[in-house]
Amino acid sequence: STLCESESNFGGCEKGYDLTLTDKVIAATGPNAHPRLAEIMPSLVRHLHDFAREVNLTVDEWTVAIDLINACGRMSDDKRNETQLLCDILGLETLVDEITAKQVADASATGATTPSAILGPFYRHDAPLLPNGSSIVKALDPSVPWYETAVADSALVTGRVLSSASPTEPIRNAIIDVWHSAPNGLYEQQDPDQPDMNLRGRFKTDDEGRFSFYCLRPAAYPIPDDGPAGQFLAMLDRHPYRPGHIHFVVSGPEHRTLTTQIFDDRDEYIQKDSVFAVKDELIVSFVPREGDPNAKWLLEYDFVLDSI
Ligand code: MBD
Ligand code: FE
Repeated sequence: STLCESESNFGGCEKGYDLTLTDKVIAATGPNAHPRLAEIMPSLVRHLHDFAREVNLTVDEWTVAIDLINACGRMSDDKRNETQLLCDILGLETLVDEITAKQVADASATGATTPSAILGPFYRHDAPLLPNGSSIVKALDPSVPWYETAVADSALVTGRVLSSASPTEPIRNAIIDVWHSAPNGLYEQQDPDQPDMNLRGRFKTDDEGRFSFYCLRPAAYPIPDDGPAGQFLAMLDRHPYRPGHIHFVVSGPEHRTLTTQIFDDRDEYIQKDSVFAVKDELIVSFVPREGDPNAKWLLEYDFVLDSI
């Protein structure tokens, strides 16, 4: 056995105490370790070890978990992030979003901002910059199988980007980066039948902080079940659905970039999101739009960014 040699009290270790495996792993971190790692690793190691002991984790079970994580990594590339998806179904991306949002709110000297929500695995950095009033629905012609739905759900989304420092003050030249899935439940990069960058775009606010674009009312959508994260969900006897949602990354000069989603209040999955991202303040109501051949629905929504 290894006895603790110092008076220091890492992981419950006291001088003369017989070090457990957990203590030894914690104590192995050297004095020149990365400071944040030195701070957090004792907790991570303790929780990991306690978990394994608590459930009597066997080598075979641990091997299955390693295979799952490896399979997620192998499937991930710049168009799909399966490891992130695995975290999402465990609520981890929502948890770190909550923790980060709380830190930001505590540090902010200004008023309320639009709540954040998770980025998710389908963001693409290079969506086309489009003029306000244009459509992110590409190639909407009667040959697409979901044409009828797309017409019935055609929507105009418009609003302003405002500053928390002075919510009456518009932010000009803010960028709204938007993306959502098609009525067949697939993001463009998951679906060979959709044109590149379908249902994605970036819009820049005008002098009044306004943006506008045409899109579709979002439909409930199953997170992909063709990979290890989906298989894991099935093993848990969990449904894979997310309520219809539209993703946004909103950025503006001298403001903190906001990653968020809005959720359509018509959706039956709004209270049972498979990745736990819904917040009440982000639930929206589309209203019928009259006299616009391009949109049956209207959503007016303002984003308030934290001034920094
Ligand atoms: C999605 O479309 C999504 O937005 C998130 C957060 C996770 C999985 C699929
Ligand atoms: Fe999504």
